[in-house]
Formats: sequence, C-alpha cells, structure tokens
Amino acid sequence: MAQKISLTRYLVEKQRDNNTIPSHLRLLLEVVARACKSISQAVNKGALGGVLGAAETENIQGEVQKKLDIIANEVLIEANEWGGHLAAMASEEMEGIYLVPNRYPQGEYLLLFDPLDGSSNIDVNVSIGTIFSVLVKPEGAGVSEQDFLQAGCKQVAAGYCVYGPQTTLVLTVGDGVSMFTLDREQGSFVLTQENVQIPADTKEFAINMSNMRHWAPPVKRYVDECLQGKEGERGKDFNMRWIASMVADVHRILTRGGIFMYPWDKREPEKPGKLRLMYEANPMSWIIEQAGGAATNGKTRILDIEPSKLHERVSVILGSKNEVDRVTRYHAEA
Ligand code: P6P
Repeated sequence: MAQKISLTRYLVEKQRDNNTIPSHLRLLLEVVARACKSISQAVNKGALGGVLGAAETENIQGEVQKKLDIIANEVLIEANEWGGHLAAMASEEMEGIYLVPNRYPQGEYLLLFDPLDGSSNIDVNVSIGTIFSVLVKPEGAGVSEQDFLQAGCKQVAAGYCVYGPQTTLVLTVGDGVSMFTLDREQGSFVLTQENVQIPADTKEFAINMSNMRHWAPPVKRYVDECLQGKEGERGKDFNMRWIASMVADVHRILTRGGIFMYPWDKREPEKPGKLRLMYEANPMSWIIEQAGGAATNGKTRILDIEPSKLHERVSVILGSKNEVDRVTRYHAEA
C-alpha cells in the first residue's frame, strides 16, 4: 500500500525543494489547515453542537450571519494571530482588517479568508467550505487596508477546505494543485491527489438559472446553446449543477471539469457581481488556472483585476478553459 504523505511532510519537502515554501509560509499553511480541522469538527456537530441557525448580527455585506460564520471566523483569527507569520488578516465577516496584536511578533504575510462560504447551506446539511488567500505585505512600516489591495496574480498561496462527505483541503503555492483528505482517525490531512488537471472541454455548467431574465446577452446566449443540446449550435447535450456553495461547485469542476458562472446581472446593475474578489474569486481563480482552467469576469482575467476596495465584488466565469474562452468571446462579440 502506498505510503501516506501527510500535509506536514508535503510542506516540509516543498520547503526543502529550493525553498518553494519559505518556513513562515509553511507554518501559515499548517496553522490554516489545523483551523479548518476545527471548523470541520464544529460543522459536523450540526444541531448537536447548538451551532446551527442565525446569529443576531449582519456582516459587511448586510447579510445575516450564521452562528457558524462567526465561529469559523474566530477559529481562523485565534489560530493565526500568535504565530509571527502574519501582519494582518481580512475576512468576509469583518468590515476592516484585523491587525496582529502588538503582544505577538508581526510577520510578512497577509491572510484573507471567507471563513464559511455557502453558509445558506449549513442548516440544510449541504457542503460548505473555507476559502483562503495569502499575499505578501508590501515593504514599509505598519499595515493598512491599502496593503491588501493587490491583484490576484500576486498571491503566494491559495486554497479551500470543503466540508462535505469528506473534508478535503485543496492548495496551490504556484506549482500546481494538490488535494488532501482529512483522515479523522489520525487527525491529519493526507495527500490524495497531486497535479490536478481540469479537462479543457465539458458538458456540465453551473449557474443559478432562476436569474436568467436578469443576465447580460452573452451569458444568455451561452446557456441557451447549452440547453439546445445536440440539436443546437453545440452539437452535444449538457448537464447542469448548482449547489449554491462556490467551494462545492469549484471542487466538482476541479474533479471532473465544468464551468461555474456567477455573472453580473441587472438586478443590481451598479454591482459587478455577487461574489467577492479578494477572498473568493482570486483564490479560486488561481487554483483553477493552476489546474489548467481559466477564470475571467467575462472580459478580463480575474487575476489581473486591480482591486480598489477590500470587499469589492466581481462577475465570475471559471472552469474548463475552452468553455470559459467561449463565454469570454461572446462578451467580446456583444
Ligand atoms: P445564490 C454562497 O452564499 C455564495 O457566496 C457562493 O458560495 C455561491 O456560489 C453563491 O453565493 C450562491 O448564490 O444567489 O445562488 O444563492
């Protein structure tokens, strides 16, 4: 039986191989993974842990927070603030950045996260997840929100942990995508897939169809062609999935291909999209690109977008490269 490679061994060997992962980054990733294990435990308790349902608070997006949103956020803050690897953190659940308290050493990295993405699925026992992104703090004294406003191509690590039938951590540090499955008996993440590759073509699309009447014409054109099946322009039938949990939809696409779309729509025309650039679209887009896929906002490569606000939103089209290229081309032709 093949020897089990733990996440710790994987990261140590990456650090040993020409320092692909500097020691402080390795510590950061191990701490985040440990926090994800704690979140997984809390999620798995469900009603037994008294953690379901809404808290009496709203986040910066004006969304009612779930108790587990707050728990997951606190777990990530408490796990990461003491290690000396971070200067500050930013979260979907916090309006401003969180500075590492002065009683702890300050590090060179910035950690951004959506502590529990897809939280509308928590109470109905459908997969949810944690998304994280790591940037390097620019030179200079102190740290401010401005330091976080870096394009996604500047990330040094990105990943997510999906809390589903398995708890799986997916990670890239810029040399491909690896997957680690939580071995609950050992209490550690074990390498279960390396060099993940997304098929360039697919027959499966993911979008919330109830918004169809609000879409821009290029998106409607693409989905209509998928629905026409083999009698139509595409000459093949398509399947549709929508889990309403980006982490779960992206994990399926990494595993068997597909295209995920949460595009701009005319319900709130001033908003570029629903999903957040810094801690949802950027980490997921890097992972998708590292696995041979593509990610645009319909017009621009998501990783090239220069952010102007910490919580800014973006239109997301990502997954199998040939399909994303097609939707992007339809936007250019519109
Ligand atoms: P809708 C979850 O709230 C989320 O941010 C993503 O994880 C998911 O893809 C999307 O929103 C679902 O949105 O409008 O279909 O409920």
